[in-house]
Amino acid sequence: MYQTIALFLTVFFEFLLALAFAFVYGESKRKAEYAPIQEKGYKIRTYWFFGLIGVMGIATVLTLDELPYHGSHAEATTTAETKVVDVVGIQYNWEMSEESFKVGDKVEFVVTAKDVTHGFGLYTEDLELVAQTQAMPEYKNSVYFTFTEPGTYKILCLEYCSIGHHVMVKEITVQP
Ligand SMILES: [Cu+2]
Repeated sequence: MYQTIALFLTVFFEFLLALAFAFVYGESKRKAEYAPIQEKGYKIRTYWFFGLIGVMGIATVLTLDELPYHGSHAEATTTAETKVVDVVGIQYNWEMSEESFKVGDKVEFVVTAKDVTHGFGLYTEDLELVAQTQAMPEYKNSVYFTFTEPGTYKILCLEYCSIGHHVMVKEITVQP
């Protein structure tokens, strides 16, 4: 879903940008005194500057509260109920010690790679990225995730790892 929104927003803003270019090109043929235009431009620039500071200030205040992001610290402890799943990235597949889960499962993915560096990215059915870590040869990185929704999740490679990178997809199922 996010991909579709991003696509439409990109096209929309590209269209706006094209309009701006067309406007500038059209205006470039017109002759006028420079001083009043400059004064007007400076005024717009000032409004724009304080407007941006206002918007960014509000956005900062509203979002700063969420740090540190949801559960990233609270979940980083292994308890008796944590399922440990070994994940190995290899051109072009994900080898996993376990591939199906149940809602409520708290999983520690212990991620490594056999050949080159890969990126472990866990996505929901709507392709929303919910967990990720680097998959590196000779290193083990742990990432924790608790499944709260059933469905078919996908693991995609997030690090370009040569020609077959895009087929490096694994589906895992989460039962209700
Ligand atoms: Cu890869």
